[in-house]
Amino acid sequence: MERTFLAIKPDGVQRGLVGEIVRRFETKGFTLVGMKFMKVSKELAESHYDVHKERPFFSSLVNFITSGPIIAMVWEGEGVVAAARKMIGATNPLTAEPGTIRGDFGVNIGRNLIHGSDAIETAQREISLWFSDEELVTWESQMKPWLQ
Ligand code: FUP
Repeated sequence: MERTFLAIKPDGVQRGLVGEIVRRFETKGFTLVGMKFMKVSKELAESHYDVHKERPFFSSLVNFITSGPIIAMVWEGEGVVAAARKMIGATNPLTAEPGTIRGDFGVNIGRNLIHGSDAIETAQREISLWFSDEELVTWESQMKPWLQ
């Protein structure tokens, strides 16, 4: 089953948007398979944003993502990578469509609340960068007794 890596950035945590953001993915019908509330090391931040290391905003991006605790998550479901990107909205919250997370809650490109993997291969890389296998749940149908 397809999986994606999502992270609620320090601004999303500090603005009290964790519940709202998690709710959107839950009620959409995706399945949570991993979640942790954590401080991000400089090494992890640099590795996560490696693709941007030559960009002028790289150091401010790393400073921002390490500036406070974040929520790292893995979500599962058919088409979850592209669907989560759609639910998150455009990189710049000012141009992100209303109805998306960034469109509804953000104004600043550097403070855009949430990260989501941009492709299936990126998701695989990011999931293994942020989570060990033991931290992820493999759901079996008999593991949801409260739904039966
Ligand atoms: P996204 O995939 O929408 O999260 O955006 P990118 O991977 O292109 O960029 C990663 C992060 O870099 C963004 F979340 C915000 C930051 N960024 C800037 O600060 N300035 C820019 O011009 C582009 C991105």
